[in-house]
Amino acid sequence: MGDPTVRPAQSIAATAPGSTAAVTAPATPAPATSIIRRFTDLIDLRQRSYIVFGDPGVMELQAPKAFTMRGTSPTGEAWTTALLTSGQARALQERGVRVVEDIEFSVPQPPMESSEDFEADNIFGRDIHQVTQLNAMGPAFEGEGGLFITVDTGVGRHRDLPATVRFDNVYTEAPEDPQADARSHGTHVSGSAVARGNPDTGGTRGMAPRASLAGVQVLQDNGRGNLSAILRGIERAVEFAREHDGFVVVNMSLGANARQDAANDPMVQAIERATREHGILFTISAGNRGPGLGTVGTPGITPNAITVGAMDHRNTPATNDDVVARFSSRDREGGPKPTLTARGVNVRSTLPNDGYGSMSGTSMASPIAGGATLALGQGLLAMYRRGELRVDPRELVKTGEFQRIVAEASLDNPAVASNHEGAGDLRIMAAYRLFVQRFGTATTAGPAPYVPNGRLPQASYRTPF
Ligand SMILES: [Ca+2]
Ligand SMILES: [Ca+2]
Repeated sequence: MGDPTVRPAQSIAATAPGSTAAVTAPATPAPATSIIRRFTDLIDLRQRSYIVFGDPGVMELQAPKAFTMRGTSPTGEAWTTALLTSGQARALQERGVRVVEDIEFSVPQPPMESSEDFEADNIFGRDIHQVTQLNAMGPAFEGEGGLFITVDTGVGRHRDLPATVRFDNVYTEAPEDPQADARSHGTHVSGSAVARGNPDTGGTRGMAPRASLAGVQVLQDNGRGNLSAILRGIERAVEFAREHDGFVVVNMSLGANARQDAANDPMVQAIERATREHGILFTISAGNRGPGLGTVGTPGITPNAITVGAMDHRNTPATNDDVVARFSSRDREGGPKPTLTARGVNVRSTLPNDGYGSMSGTSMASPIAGGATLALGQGLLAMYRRGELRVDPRELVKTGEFQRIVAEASLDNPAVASNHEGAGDLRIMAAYRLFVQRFGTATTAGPAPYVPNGRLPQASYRTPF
């Protein structure tokens, strides 16, 4: 942490922009290069939000800031936000303090709202990913006992959604209404995963319709939030997950341009740690910055998360006309992301206050993969508890094996490179079969015979998923 005789407080005390106190000389003589830099810093006294990790001495240097976010990093270090000039941030870095810019995240832009309700397209929505078959194997395979956590703009009220079992808003101690979502984004995301409406009466049904729902609001009503807010939100999601006894999926349909590689990215580190230590599965939108290469942002670059690109099924059940949506972010050539794709064009789901609407985006694809993997993971957990599986699926999540099997089972289009479509389009029943092949015991029952359109009444297929 540098020379212990130098109190960083004296040299980097943040003050209002324009104040010369911001460049007070350090207690020890500064080398010439440092003086030149400080002179340069006089030109740029604009303050930006940074996250300062560790050093309790630094923690006392709170810049006057309307809103300060604090938390604990994956390595157990305390962190806090502070308003600093770039020179002040560098001065801290030179003392060995970890300082990262508190960059802004948003729902992938633009979240595209469809002008029409693509009812015909949605007829086959569930069967595209085989989730009807999976759900038909029993309540656990519909997510019963599992928990889906939406880290997003909030979760609005909807008759098809369960009330959130836990909710937190990182911007306020006591949210006025914990079931509010002015942006609608988090409500739409939640419905794709866990809506339990009755399709016969116009409701909508998600991939894991018996799962519980929790929410953490990390994006403000304008759809934006800083790194610090999202780090805090991940910490809260981990707390919720640890209080829960079942399989847990955290969905993050948000992103920003990655400023550093995955190994040094604080958000990636937080997600990797939650995965490795607690067996929490993260599904993350790849981003809507395609079709250019190298457009997958953070936290989509997280190695052990399932990063989801958007497939356009072209309003037909046939797969040979499917294309990766133009907007879906691609990795650089040979890069590892996205992990797979899921339905991301014209997805009908829940909107606040009992509304419905179709949207397109990787934000919509991510919770489809998240809800389906929750139903699969919870079903496998029930099998494990009955002695029908040799391993707890959450242990497989910790090592990334669960994520790799789900990817391996996806429908690969050999003509499309993996930096565009990942391993291919989600096939959750195929993933189930791989798990049973590899980890089943002698008492494992085979999958229920497949009945076309599952056990849902035919009429329900007028309702989109
Ligand atoms: Ca198609
Ligand atoms: Ca391919």
